[in-house]
Amino acid sequence: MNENQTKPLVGIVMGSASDAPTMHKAAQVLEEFGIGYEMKVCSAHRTPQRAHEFGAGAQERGLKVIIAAAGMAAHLAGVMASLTTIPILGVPMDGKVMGGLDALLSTVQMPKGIPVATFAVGNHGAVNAALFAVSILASSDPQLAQKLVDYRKAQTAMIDENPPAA
Ligand code: RP5
Repeated sequence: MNENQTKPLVGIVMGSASDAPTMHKAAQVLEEFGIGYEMKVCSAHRTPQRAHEFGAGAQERGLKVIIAAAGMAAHLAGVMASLTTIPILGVPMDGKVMGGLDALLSTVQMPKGIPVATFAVGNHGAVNAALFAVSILASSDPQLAQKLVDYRKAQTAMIDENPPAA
């Protein structure tokens, strides 16, 4: 969180500092919408105590949604979901193995009872998870809902119907 931010409503956690370049894409989206966030490196395996504290205390700190990013045997989103009932948005990280398919399956294949909403691998997933977090928050914030409509309109306006010349 930087000094200009409002109270954090979204948590962004990632399994390693190596995930940060991807997860900054999610942070940029939240900044664009003026949504405060917390961002931490918090591994399910290497720093389990930190992960536990982050997830277990999330609701009390005022977070409404957590974006959890991890690669390889990606357990972080599932661990977060086990610790809180606020929505968990899982972003599988692109890896050297199978282009991130390992992390995608690890994140998406949650057994029934503890859900994780899972997004695309890598940058696309990071951006969409942040936009989904905006959607969740917008359901109880009409001004934010309008910003989301404006964002979609601006995105549409940027897409030229003519493909570039060969
Ligand atoms: C996961 O292992 C992390 O989320 C990261 O994507 C992956 C590799 O971690 P590093 O070896 O780059 O720290 O836990």
